[in-house]
Amino acid sequence: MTSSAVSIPNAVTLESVVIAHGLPYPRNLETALGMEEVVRRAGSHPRTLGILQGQLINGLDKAQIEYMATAEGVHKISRRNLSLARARQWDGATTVAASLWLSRFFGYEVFATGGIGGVHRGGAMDISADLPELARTPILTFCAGAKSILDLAATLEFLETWGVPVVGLGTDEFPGFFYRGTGLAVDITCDTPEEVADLWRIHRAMPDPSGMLVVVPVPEVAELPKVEVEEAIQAALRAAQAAGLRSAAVTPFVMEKVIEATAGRSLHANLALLQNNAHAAAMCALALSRT
Ligand code: PSU
Ligand code: MN
Repeated sequence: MTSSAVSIPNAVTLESVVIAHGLPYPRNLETALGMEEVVRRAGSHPRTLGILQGQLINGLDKAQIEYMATAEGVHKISRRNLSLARARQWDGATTVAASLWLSRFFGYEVFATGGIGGVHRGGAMDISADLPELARTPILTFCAGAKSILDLAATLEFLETWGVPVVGLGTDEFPGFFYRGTGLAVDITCDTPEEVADLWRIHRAMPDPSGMLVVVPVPEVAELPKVEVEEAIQAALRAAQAAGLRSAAVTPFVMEKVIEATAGRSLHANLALLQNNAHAAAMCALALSRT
C-alpha cells in the first residue's frame, strides 16, 4: 500500500466525507482548506485522508482536496468497504470509521471531525461503524458531538459499553452539534487541550487502549436554538422516510433539509464547529509532541 507523505507526530488527521458528501460546493472546499489552515496556524500539520483510484492517501494535497470537493461518483468509504475501494480502484471519501483506521495505519493519533456517526433513532439497528472503530482504535477524536439526527443517549450507551471515555472540553454536557447542551453528562471535563493531552498520555499507556472521544461545543456565536433544530430534523426525517431512503443515504438528505429549514444558519454553525474542533485538536497534538 502506498502513501504520499511520511507520518509525523505533531499532526491532525481530518476526514473527507464532510468534503465529498457532507457540505455543498463551494463551502465544502472552503471548509476543507480552512480546517487545514487552522491546524497549520496553530503550529501543527494537517493530513486530510482519502482514497484516490484505490490508493490510500496520507494527506491529500490541495488539488486532490479540490477533486474530492467537485468530482462525481466519489464513494463514501467506511470500515466495511475500505478493501473494496482498493480492489475496485475507487475514489473514496473516508468517514470517521475509515479515517480512524487510516490514522492508525499511517501512525497518527489525533483526529478532528464535525460530528461522529452513532445510533440512529427508531430502533432499526442502524448503528454507525464509527462507534466500534472508536472502541478498537487508539486515536484521540475531536468532535462537536454526534450528528444531531441520532439518538444521543443510545450513542453514549454504546460508547460506555465498548469502553470509550467521553471527555468534555470546557463542558460537562455532551453537546448537540448545532447547539451546546443536551443535558447528557460526559465522563470527565478538561478545561484546555493541554489537559486533554495529559489525559491521553495516561490512557494510551494502558494495555490495549481504546480510542477516546473529546467533545467540543459549537462556538456560542454560531449556536442555533435547540427547538428550531429539533423541529427541522423531525420534519426532514419524516420526509426521508416518505422518500424511502435508508442507511447511508439518510444523513446527506437530512442535513440538506436542515440547511434549508434554518435558512443556512445550520451550515454556518457546521463550518464554525469544524474549525473550532480542528483548532482544539491542533493545540492538543502540539502539546503531545512536546513530551
Ligand atoms: N456529521 C455530519 N455530516 C456527515 C457526517 C457526520 O454532520 O456527513 C459523516 C461523517 O463522516 C461520519 C459519517 O463518519 O457521516 C457517518 O456515517 P454513517 O452513519 O453512515 O456511518
Ligand atoms: Mn448507518
